[in-house]
Amino acid sequence: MTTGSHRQPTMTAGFALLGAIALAGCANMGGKAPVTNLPTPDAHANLVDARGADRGRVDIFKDGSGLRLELVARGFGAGTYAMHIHETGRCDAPKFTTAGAHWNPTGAQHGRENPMGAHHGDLPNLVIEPDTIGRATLQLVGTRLAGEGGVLDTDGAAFVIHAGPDDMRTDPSGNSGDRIACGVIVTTPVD
Ligand SMILES: [Cu+2]
Repeated sequence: MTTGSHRQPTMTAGFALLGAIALAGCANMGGKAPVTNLPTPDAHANLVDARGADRGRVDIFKDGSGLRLELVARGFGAGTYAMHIHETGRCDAPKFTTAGAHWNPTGAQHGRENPMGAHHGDLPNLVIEPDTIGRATLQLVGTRLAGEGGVLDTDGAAFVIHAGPDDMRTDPSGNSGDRIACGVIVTTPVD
């Protein structure tokens, strides 16, 4: 059921939580460049917390349907955390308010369960089980990285994780609490 028409791209909550860890990097032995067959992401965001500590990474790949985001979140306790794409590519600790509001090019309200929603930047909650790191794969169908309607407009974008869960309906941010990790989304240089 849809109310009104909007161009919110469909987002399949392809939301994978893996107990087993497939290493997304490789050891850099002997000072040589790492050897890897893993594809290079088209963009990425290095997540940091209020103290500037490493809290993981989001790799962003263009694919046939839009964008695929691969998240690894480190140092979070078990729990449920909101995550969003925010509208400005700035992450000034400790509050990360400079990341701005959710990425929302259509002027919608927040939340996929809100009849007036949702923001383009609204994402499923990240659920972290005890004694695991947080991993998620997010498929953003119909979403572009750059250009007309793309994530990376002139002031960029940031990936933000919040202290609490997103209720998926309360405008403007789903009652999700403080911003506890943030990463500016940057295109990955091609060598
Ligand atoms: Cu947010």
